[in-house]
Amino acid sequence: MPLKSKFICPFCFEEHKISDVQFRCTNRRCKDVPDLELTRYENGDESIPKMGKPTFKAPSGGLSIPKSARCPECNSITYAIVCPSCHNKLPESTLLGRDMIISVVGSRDTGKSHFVGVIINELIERISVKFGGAMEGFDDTMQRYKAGAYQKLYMDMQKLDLTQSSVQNVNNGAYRPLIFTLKLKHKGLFKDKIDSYTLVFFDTAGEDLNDEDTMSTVNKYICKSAGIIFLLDPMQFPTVRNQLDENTVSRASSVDWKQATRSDDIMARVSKLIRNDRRMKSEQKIDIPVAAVFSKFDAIASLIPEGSTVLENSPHCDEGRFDMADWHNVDSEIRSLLTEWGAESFISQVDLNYTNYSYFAVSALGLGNNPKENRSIERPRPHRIEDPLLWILKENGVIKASK
Ligand SMILES: Nc1nc2c(ncn2[C@@H]2O[C@H](COP(=O)(O)OP(=O)(O)OP(=O)(O)O)[C@@H](O)[C@H]2O)c(=O)[nH]1
Ligand SMILES: [Mg+2]
Ligand SMILES: [Zn+2]
Ligand SMILES: [Zn+2]
Repeated sequence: MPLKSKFICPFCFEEHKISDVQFRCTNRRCKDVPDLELTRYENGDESIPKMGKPTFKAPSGGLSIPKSARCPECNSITYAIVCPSCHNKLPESTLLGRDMIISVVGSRDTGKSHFVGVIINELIERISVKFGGAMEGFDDTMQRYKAGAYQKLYMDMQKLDLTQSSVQNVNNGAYRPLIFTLKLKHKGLFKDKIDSYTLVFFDTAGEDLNDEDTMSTVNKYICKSAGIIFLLDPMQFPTVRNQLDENTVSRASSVDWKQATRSDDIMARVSKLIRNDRRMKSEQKIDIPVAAVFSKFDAIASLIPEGSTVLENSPHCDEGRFDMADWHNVDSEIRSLLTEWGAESFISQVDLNYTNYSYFAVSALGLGNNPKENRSIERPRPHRIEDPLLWILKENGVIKASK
């Protein structure tokens, strides 16, 4: 991997030159000082700032940065590198590997938190392994994940609550992204080499995507993402809802569909945000890969024609590469379902705004695992949850595709 000159902070999503990183003293005996950057990042009160060990710029060493630096206060050596704008500790892969921010967006109740909560466990236990790699959490990411979505879904076996707006809830999971390092082995000419990627998941509250002002401050990450996973709840289409019994629909939702924002509106807002950030004209298409994904596939599986590829298990992991024939079938099956369900306006929104997009369908909980009225579920056994992510990784050249 070539040395990078810039990086995106996985906490605050600001872009910086590598040479601008700072160090933080790690000597326990060094005196704490007010940390305004971290206070600001955590939306705290600047008049009663958070305290922390001193941060400082490393003595300049040209383009690359030294591995360690000496604290100007106590003279001890530190290896801890922090972001100059938010003072969060940066993972090594941020400095050496590729930044892969995956945005998961969609209106309220479309299944974003369940998607993220389940795909992380799958990535760690199955997907990364099948692709000859490993994924591990950075800093307190695993603790936060295990105490949050994992505890609820895999230990308590309960469905998750809707996510609260991060405007008021600084400490909720939607505010601090989940940060992982994905390591993949690539066959080199003479020996295998290992590439590392910083994989960042940000589980937005659908509520925060309703308003442009909130979006531009909270959702900077969308503009920097390597791919956007746009979730759609199929039961928000009247034609689908009318073919299912009421009980199935209500168990697969947490709010009444009438309260949900239209997916086309969210798509329009997200696209406008990216264009503003990149100073693009409104007729220019955005080149970030967009996976438009039907969630809660288990609830609508009965409506899918027998013999459809999307009913079969995902083949990519077993093949250890992205299966193009399977992808092509699923994409065209979902496109024709969307047309059948009267979602032409969504299709044209996607087409008008993006150069590279594809359609998928997933279930985070799995076939026959629609939550009970008392919110209980069986252990998640997802259906095709990896497809949209693997496609984004393929589009970014991270994994290979079958010919
Ligand atoms: N049957 C089924 N229901 C699901 C699945 N995923 C989510 N749901 C249902 O959809 C509801 C909303 O899911 P969430 O993941 O909380 O939705 P969200 O997009 O995070 O919503 P906000 O946080 O409000 O933006 C859940 O309470 C479940 O009832 C799934 O894979 N299958
Ligand atoms: Mg949520
Ligand atoms: Zn930062
Ligand atoms: Zn010190």
